[in-house]
Amino acid sequence: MSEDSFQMDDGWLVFHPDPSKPDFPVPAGAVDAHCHVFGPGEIFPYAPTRKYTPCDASKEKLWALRDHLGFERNVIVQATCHGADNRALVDALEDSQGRARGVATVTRDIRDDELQQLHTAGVRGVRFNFVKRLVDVLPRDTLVEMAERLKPFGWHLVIYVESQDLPELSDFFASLPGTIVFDHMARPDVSKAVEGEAFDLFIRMLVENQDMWAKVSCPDRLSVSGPPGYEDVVPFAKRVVETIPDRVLWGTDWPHPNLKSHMPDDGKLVDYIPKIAASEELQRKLLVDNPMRLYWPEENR
Ligand code: 0GY
Repeated sequence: MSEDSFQMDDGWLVFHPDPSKPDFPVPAGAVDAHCHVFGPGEIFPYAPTRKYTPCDASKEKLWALRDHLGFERNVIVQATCHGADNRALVDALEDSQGRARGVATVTRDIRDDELQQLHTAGVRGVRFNFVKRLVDVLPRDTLVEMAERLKPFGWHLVIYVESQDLPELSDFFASLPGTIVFDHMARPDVSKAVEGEAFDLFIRMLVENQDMWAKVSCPDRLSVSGPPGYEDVVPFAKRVVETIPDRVLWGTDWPHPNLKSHMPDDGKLVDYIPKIAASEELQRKLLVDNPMRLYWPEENR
């Protein structure tokens, strides 16, 4: 990939201009199941309520990264910087020739015909952000209401929450109908024990609730030891992959919004996959079978 118009904004890092080619060859049909498109801001303005301004990250650059890393498909996730304005997401889905599906953010005043339009564009889930630094109001009531309304569409819920908030929210999440996907393993504190009380709670939730899934993504956000290996995150992700191999997803998180510490090399992130999914079978489930079942069920794997 070559660098052209990367623009820096206030202190947040822009995505890696020239990610390495991964050593790990992802299996045929692999899906990058957590990534974003942002802007361009002049066409798809960022939300006034946003807590950070990302760099513009176009669909064209996402497709180029997909091809460079060896993936075939993307799941594009709406981030808080675009609020509930899903136009950039829909624009990318419509451009993808069926190779991308989406997770939107909606407010409770959305009409059913608007949900249907999102479905036609390729949206298959709605994201609810419980990370307090990213939202002004926790979307608890909206989540309850929307979980019912989304049932006829067959969509799932995606929840972004931090591990310290799980003890008070876990029963609430367990009471919701349908499939729930937790972003980034609900952000464990990886300085704590992988077999410790906090992570045990998350694992227990996943085991007891067969409709709960987890993304084993974003070691770069969770690591204290840092790149390139993100070694301290490996045991956490490995434990999730080995406990619920049929309900895990992986994604690059490109363009890695809202990061100030370092910008990951996406090629190196792909090389992290075999450390957390050691066998070919686990890798195929994580990268192909599971995301295909959730996002392209009509292809019937
Ligand atoms: C991510 C992580 C972050 C941001 C968002 O919606 C968002 O703004 O998800 C974060 O700041 O941890 O998955 O992109």
